[in-house]
Amino acid sequence: MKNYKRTLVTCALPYANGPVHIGHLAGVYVPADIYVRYLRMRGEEVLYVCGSDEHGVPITIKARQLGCSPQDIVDKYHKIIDESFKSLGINFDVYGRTSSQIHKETSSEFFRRLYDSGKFITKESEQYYDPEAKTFLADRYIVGTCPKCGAEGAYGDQCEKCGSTLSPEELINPKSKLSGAAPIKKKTTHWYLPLEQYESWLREWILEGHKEWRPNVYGQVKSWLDGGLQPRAVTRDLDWGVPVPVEGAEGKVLYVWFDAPIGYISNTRQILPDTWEKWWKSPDTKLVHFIGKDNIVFHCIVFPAMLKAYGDGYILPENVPANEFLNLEGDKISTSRGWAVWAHEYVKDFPGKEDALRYVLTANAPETKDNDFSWKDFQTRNNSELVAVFGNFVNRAVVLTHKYFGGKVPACGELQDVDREVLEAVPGIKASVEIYLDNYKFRETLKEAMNLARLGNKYISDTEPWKVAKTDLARTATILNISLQLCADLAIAFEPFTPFAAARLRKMIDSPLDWNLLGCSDILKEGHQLQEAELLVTKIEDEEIDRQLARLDAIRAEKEAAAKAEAANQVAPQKDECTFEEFEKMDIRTATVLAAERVPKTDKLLKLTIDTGIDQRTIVSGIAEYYSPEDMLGKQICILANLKPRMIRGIESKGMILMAKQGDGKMRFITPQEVVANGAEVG
Ligand code: B3M
Ligand code: ZN
Repeated sequence: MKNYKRTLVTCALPYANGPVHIGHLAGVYVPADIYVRYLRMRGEEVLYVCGSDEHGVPITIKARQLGCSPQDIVDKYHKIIDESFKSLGINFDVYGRTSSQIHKETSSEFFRRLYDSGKFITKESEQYYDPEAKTFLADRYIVGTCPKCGAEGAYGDQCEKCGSTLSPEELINPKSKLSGAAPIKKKTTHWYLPLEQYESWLREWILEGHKEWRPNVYGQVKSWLDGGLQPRAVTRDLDWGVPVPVEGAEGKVLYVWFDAPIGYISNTRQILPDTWEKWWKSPDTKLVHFIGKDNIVFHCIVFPAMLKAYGDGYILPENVPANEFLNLEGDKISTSRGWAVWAHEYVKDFPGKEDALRYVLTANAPETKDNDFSWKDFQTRNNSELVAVFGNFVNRAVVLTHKYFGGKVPACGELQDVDREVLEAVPGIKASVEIYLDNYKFRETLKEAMNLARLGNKYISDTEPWKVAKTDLARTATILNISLQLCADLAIAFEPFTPFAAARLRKMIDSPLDWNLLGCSDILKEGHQLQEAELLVTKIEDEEIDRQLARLDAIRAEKEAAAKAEAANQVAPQKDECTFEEFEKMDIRTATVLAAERVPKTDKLLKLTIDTGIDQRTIVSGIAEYYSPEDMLGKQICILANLKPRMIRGIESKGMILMAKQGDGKMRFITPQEVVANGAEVG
C-alpha cells in the first residue's frame, strides 16, 4: 500500500427514519471509531465524516403514517442519532445532514456537471402512477398480494413475509398506498448512469488492484461485475429529495443513492469550506469507507463510477471494510418489530457502561460472517473480561502503590526473568496490534489488547507483591513499577476500544496518550504521583440483563401470537375434483357420544363410545388437545361411519369424527344445527 499523508474516514450515513441500533454500531460505527482513535493516537492527520441520510422513500412513508412532514421525521431522528453517537464516544469531526443547503448545492452541482458533460443517458419507461393522488408511485408505495407466498400487504419491491424480492408488476391486485386506487402505467423519463461503461475500469481497479479487500467485499464486487452492469437510474419521480437541477425535470428528485454518498463530500465542505478539496482530491489522502454489507455495491461500484465520471481529481477509496450483519438473541434485527437494542436506549439503561457495549460489539463483531449478540454473553464478557481482568489488574496495581508507596511510582530495581518476560512481550503485542489495525481486523486487535491486560493480571498474581512486601519492599517496588508501566500501556492500547475507561485510567495514573510510547518500560517515571484509585469498569448485574431479556420475551410472545392469529386464518387450497359417486361412497351419519376417556399415555387421543343409530362402537379421535372427555359427553356429532377400521394404540377404532380444522390446527366437531336422530345420513 502506498504511503499517504492523511486519512479520510467515512461512515455510512444512517437513514434518519429511526434510531441506530447495535447492528449499525457493530457493523459500521464502532469499527470506524476504533480505527480513527488509533490513527489519532499515532498523531496522524485524520478527518472523520458522517451525517444523516435524510432522503428516500421510507422517510416519506413514515411521515405519511404519522401525519407529519418528512422534515419533521428527519429533524427528530437526526438529533437522536447524533446524540447517541456522542454518548457512546463516537465523535465525528462533522455529523452533517443531507437536507442541508450545502448538500443541496453540492449534489446539484455534481449532477449538473455529469449532465452537462454528457455522462448520463435518458430512458423513457412506464412506471406506476396513482391516478387519484396524481403522482408516480415508488415501489414501496404499491402493495398487493405476494405472488410467491400469497401474503397480503407485500410491497412493490419486496415481500416482508417470505423475503422475496419483487417488482410491482408481479404483485397480484396492486393498490396504491396513498389512495388505495389501482395504479396505472404512465410514461416517464429518467436519467441513468450507464454503469456498463465503467465495467472494465472497475475490474482493473478493484479485481486486479485490490485483492487485499475483505473477501466478502471483493466477492460481492466480483459477482456484480461478472453479472454485467446495467444503466442505473439516478432520478426519481418524488417530491422529497434534491430537485433534479435541469429544466423539464419538475416533480423529479435525485435518487437517494445518488445524493447520499455525495453527502460525504458536502459534510466535508460544511466544516472545511476552504480546504475540503485536499481531503477529496489529493492523491496523498487515503479514503476509507466503513459500511454494512448491504451498501457494498453503492460504495464500490456506483459511487466510484460517479466520481470517475465527474473527474477533477476525485480520489477513490483505498479500502471499504464492510461488515456482515449482527443478529440479536438468534433472530434477525428488525426495526419494525422492535427486535433491536437501540443506542439511545442502551445509554439510558446502562449509564456509565458505554465501554461495555463497545467492547462486546467489537469482541463479537460480524467481520467475516453474521454474528449474534446475546445479553448473557454481553454480561459475561463485561464481568469476566473487562472487569475481572482489565479492571482488576489496574485496581490492584494502583491500590497497592498507594498502600506501600504513598501513591508514588516506586523505583524499578534489578529485574528477574518474570519481569523481563512481561516487559519484552509488550512490543510484540504492539506490533501485532498495528498489523491487525492496518488490515481492519478489529476483533483480533481487541484480543491482543486484552492479552496485554491478561499478561498484567497474571504477572501481579504470580509475583504477589502484597506478600513480598512483608519481607522485601524493594522487590515489591520493582513489581509495582512494572505493573504501573503495564497500566500505562493499557491506557493506550484500550483507548480505541473502551475510551471512557482508558481516559479514567490515564487520569488516575496521569499517563500520556501516545501510541509511540506503548511498550516503553518507563512511561511513568519513578516518583510520579498517582491519583486515588477509582473503578474503571463496573459489573453488570443479573437484574439489568433480566430486564432486557424480559423486554425481548414480550416481543417474541407478541410475534408468536400474531403468527398464530394469522395461521388461524390461512385457508388450505381446494383439493382436486371428485365425482358425486366418489362422494356417495362416504357414509356420513349423526351419532351421540355415550362415554369418553383419555387414551392412557397419550396427549392427543380420546376414546369415545358412540351411539351411531346403527350400533354402539368405539372411535379413537385425536382431539384431546381441544376437548376433554367431559366436553364430549352427550354431544351429537357427525362421523364417517364406513371408514375401514384401524388399530390405534391397541384399540380398534371404527370410523372417524368429522372436525372443522383451522390453519393453526384448532379443531371443532361438527354438530347438526338441531338435535336429530342418531344414524341420520349426512350429505
Ligand atoms: N443510508 C444506510 C443504510 O443502508 C444508508 C447509507 C448511505 S451511505 C452514503 O442503512
Ligand atoms: Zn411473499
